[in-house]
Amino acid sequence: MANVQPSICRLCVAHCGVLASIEDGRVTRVEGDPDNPLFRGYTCPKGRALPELHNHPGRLLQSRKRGSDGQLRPIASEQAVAEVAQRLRAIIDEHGPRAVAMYAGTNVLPYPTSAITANAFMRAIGSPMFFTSNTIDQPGKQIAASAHGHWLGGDQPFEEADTWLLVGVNPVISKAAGVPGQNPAQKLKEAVERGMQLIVIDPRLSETARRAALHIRPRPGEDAAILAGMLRVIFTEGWHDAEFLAAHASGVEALRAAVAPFTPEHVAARAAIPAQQVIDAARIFARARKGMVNTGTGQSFSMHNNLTEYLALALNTVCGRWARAGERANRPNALLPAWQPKAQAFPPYRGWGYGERMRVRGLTDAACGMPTAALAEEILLPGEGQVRALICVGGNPMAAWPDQRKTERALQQLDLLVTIDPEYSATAELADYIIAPKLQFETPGMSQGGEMIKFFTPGLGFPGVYAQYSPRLVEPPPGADLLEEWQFFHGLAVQMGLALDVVVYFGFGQFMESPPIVYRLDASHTPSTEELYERICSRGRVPLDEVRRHPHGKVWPEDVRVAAADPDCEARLELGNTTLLQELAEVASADHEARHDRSVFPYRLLSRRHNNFMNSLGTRIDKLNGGRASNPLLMHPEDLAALGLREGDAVRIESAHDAIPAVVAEDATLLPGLVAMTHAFGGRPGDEARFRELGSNPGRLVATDVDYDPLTGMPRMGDIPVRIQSLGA
Ligand SMILES: Nc1nc2c(c(=O)[nH]1)N[C@H]1C(S)=C(S)[C@@H](COP(=O)(O)OP(=O)(O)OC[C@H]3O[C@@H](n4cnc5c(=O)[nH]c(N)nc54)[C@H](O)[C@@H]3O)O[C@H]1N2
Ligand SMILES: Nc1nc2c(c(=O)[nH]1)N[C@H]1C(S)=C(S)[C@@H](COP(=O)(O)OP(=O)(O)OC[C@H]3O[C@@H](n4cnc5c(=O)[nH]c(N)nc54)[C@H](O)[C@@H]3O)O[C@H]1N2
Ligand code: SF4
Ligand SMILES: [Mo]
Repeated sequence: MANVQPSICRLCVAHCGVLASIEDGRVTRVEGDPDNPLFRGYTCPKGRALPELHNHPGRLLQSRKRGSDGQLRPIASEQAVAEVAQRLRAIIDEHGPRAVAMYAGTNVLPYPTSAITANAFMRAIGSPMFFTSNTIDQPGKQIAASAHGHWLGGDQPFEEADTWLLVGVNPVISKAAGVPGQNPAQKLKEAVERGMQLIVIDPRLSETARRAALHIRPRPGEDAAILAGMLRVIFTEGWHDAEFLAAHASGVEALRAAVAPFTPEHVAARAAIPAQQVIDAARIFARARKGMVNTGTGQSFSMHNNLTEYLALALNTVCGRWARAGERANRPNALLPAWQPKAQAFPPYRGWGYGERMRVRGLTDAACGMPTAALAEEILLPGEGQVRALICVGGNPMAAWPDQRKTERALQQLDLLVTIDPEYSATAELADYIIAPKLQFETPGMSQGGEMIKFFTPGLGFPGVYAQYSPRLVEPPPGADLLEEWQFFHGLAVQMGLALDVVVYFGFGQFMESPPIVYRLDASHTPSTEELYERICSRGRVPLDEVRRHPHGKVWPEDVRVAAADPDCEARLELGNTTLLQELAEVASADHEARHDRSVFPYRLLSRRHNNFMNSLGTRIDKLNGGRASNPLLMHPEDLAALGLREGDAVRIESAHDAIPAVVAEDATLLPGLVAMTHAFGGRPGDEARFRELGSNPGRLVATDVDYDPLTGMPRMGDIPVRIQSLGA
């Protein structure tokens, strides 16, 4: 008989409440938990494949070390920690701390102590070279927030909204911002049934766009122009919230002037959409009572991410779409420190061009973090300060970084590459040490991370005072020698004679809801993970002990209201940031027809997410990939026919930068001329012949140093001009 325990799937920001069946000390089944008050039985295929992820025959149960013959062999975890510490010490002694870089990817999310301990380790050795996947995702979110400021009352609830605008985001699949992540398909259906007018800007008829009252299908890369066009209509028609703007915003006239060139006709010509759609979108959005704008990776990969994010915040502000005094706070904290939302602005702050400088392309640290897309170049550039060691935690540069060939050259050139990964990922295959970690159900879990994600952008996090805690459900498999991520960094610090000052921030950029929690980890004490969670949650609104009493999760009835502004508050949201409005002027005058020219590269390649994979996670699990790790190039039936292609045929996709082979499949949700692919598949350069078995890596087609954002280093990872050539059946 299976022992069924409530727990949490921590694979994505949704953090669904699940039921895990345990037999003979192994998790054998995961399904939705009908008794979870927020998720009510909802899960997705990734969560249901957690048993396969835990029990996968390819899972590493011991760490690995590369021998002098190039072979990776098991090594005791304690020995691996000691050796890595010794090698880091030698590199730092010879080249200084900047020679050591860290990359934290998406799989730090399931482990609340992972990224913060990794970051503390970097501060302890004195290296500023801490990178995350954020700067190859939507770094414009923090850039725009720094320029605009934050609204301390928080966002508006989706449940009460009569409109919503989604730009290049597909939350039904991705659980990303906008539609609440607790069964987004259902939440969206209910909203539309009660009359919500959903507006979606997406060239593809996405799973989310199917529900739209207005679906705008532009040429990719014109999102900033469309939002500017909407703002122009709103100002011209007088649909803006003049009262809110007078009380809480500055720069209104500068914004009004900056959007003036974006007439509906101008936007229509650039984006290849009917001019009337710009007017309709503005009317639906601005004439509604409540509803916000959320954006995703579609717009950020197509360039002008900072600007598009800024205009999205501007639309919210111009229409007064922030929670007001007396209203129910939409995302009151539970495991985060109790915090009083207030109907006032937190002013803009410096968001870019400060801190550590890269030696390449003049890029610097910023509110979004260091520019990950420039790290490979930094590793390859000889000279003072060159990066010689890289530690990866929960990330997979070889699958996810743009320009895979350059990434491979960089990783191969390192003196030391360490990755903490449960499998032989494409990155692990190049590593000197692979540290084998525990997986979710072998560690305690809690919902604080799912709550914390609200700092990343409006439209994420839990609606309501919700929290859940899960104890460890199983021991690691017999004979395993595994470390939790924080244990690895603590071990390194002890070996190197360092103390770690772990800092938990409650905000992003310079905006903090409350002072950070700081705790010291050193040789004097080896805590348990449970003890660390106590510290991280020590100022929580709901005590962790109380959360533990509700193993299926609980929504506390507390009614947190938005307070009135402080009487002496003079802070304002800024709509006239000169850098970003200058970028808008450049967009207005740029030769947009050149951008959309199809004479050399007739197709544009978009990225899109698949419900069964979380970036590279799951791509090798049979239950999720149907027995073959393939990510076909999706094409419109007309385009297939024009090239004489049939589903399953092979093609060569060529960009100005590189080329990859792929299998084609039909997808009528695309517009002709647009092709799409899910990322993070494929082997390494040289594995091309095995594309039918391994899939293809679209990141190979991306150049990091041609079209990129000068503030964040974010390259053009979508709307990639490509040629497609048949390779036959
Ligand atoms: N072409 C293209 N490139 C992209 C994107 C795209 O859409 N198209 N998307 C971009 C975006 S938005 C992002 S966020 C990045 C993602 O970039 P990354 O975060 O670097 O990539 P992932 O594939 O998510 O890497 C996750 C790694 O964690 C490992 N892992 C799995 N479980 C665990 C665990 O429990 N513990 C630890 N320590 N490791 C674990 C996996 O095996 C895998 O190697 O990629 C970016 N790159
Ligand atoms: N199932 C699943 N969920 C995930 C992930 C996953 O890999 N799988 N990854 C997680 C991560 S790391 C992230 S960052 C989020 C991302 O979540 P999302 O941003 O929602 O990513 P996608 O689902 O790829 O949706 C992007 C949409 O943008 C559209 N698009 C492409 N180009 C353009 C353009 O120029 N303009 C506009 N307006 N639209 C465009 C695409 O057609 C697509 O429908 O998802 C997270 N959740
Ligand atoms: S939606 Fe996210 S948290 Fe929920 S089951 Fe799927 S992967 Fe797990
Ligand atoms: Mo991402």
